[in-house]
Amino acid sequence: MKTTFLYKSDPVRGRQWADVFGRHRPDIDFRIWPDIGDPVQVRFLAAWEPPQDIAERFTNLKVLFSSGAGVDQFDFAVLPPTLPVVRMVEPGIVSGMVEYVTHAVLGLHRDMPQYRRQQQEGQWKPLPVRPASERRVGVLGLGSLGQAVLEQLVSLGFDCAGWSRSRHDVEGVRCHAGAEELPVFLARTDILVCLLPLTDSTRGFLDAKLFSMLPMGAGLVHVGRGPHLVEHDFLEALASGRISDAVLDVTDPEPLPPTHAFWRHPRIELTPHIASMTQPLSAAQAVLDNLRRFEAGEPMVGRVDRAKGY
Ligand code: NDP
Ligand code: OXD
Repeated sequence: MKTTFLYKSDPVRGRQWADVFGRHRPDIDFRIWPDIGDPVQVRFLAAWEPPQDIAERFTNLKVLFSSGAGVDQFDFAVLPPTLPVVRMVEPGIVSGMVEYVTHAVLGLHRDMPQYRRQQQEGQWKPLPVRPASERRVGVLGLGSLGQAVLEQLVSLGFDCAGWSRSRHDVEGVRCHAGAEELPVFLARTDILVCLLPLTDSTRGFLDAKLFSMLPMGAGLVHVGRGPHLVEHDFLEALASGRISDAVLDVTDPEPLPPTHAFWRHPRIELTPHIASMTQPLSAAQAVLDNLRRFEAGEPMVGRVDRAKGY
């Protein structure tokens, strides 16, 4: 009897996963939701949103893979408590995020939002050009994405810092850790990038208190999750000039309703959660590598610490 690997996410990308599995693991019965086959044989599930009855339906499930980098969309309460959960760590997501954040930081650094406003008013008005080395960029979250983004920003000459829960050592980056080092990190940040996961401790993290610790006129690039941002506090920070301009890729809710204030705000640039996307071919390879690790009893890359929520 073959082991079933069930895929429950975008079916077009699923067919690309199926090709990769077919080539490398013909011993596995790869299926795309809703074609689940015999649920008893489903040992591995890759999903963006798993079914609510996952525990009752797939009684032999060994590993749950997220088809994305985040796992905040999972309802941990309905998952069997000892089921290993693995988030997506694959080169395609990383390079997409590096491109997006680099573009956004460069845009803010070179005053592109201000030039767009001037263009609308027919104003030809050069602003001083600051070298990258004089622009202090700070990244919240030093995980697989935060570190890759910083590597690129360091190579462009920006003065970079990062902040995380535990201490990290990243070449060319001033690394800060924990609540007590957050004020120092924020005080030296001209452009703040949020790459935190959404958990109970980071929900509402981008609030008035945090904004008040940034220098006046700071820029914001938000690519984490919509509920990190306290909308009212953010709009106040824009109105007061504490935040000069913001690039938002994530909102709460998604999609953003057509009447929402963010759409037409002159200091907000909005994209529909496209900063980065799982690339099917490299994602399937990454999952195959984790399957091999699982079968060999080795630690899987991206294993979620369920107590921390990421
Ligand atoms: P990781 O799990 O690799 O890294 C998370 C980082 O955040 C770690 O450095 C961690 O600290 C830090 N962190 C978590 N909680 C806290 C906290 N309470 N205080 C301080 N630091 C904290 O995640 P990734 O880098 O892979 O992804 C980050 C997030 O990016 C995803 O969860 C998702 O929300 C978002 N994302 C957005 C996409 C988009 O298209 N907009 C696409 C992909 C991801 P420590 O290192 O100490 O554990
Ligand atoms: C992800 C995302 O988590 O797309 O992969 O946001």
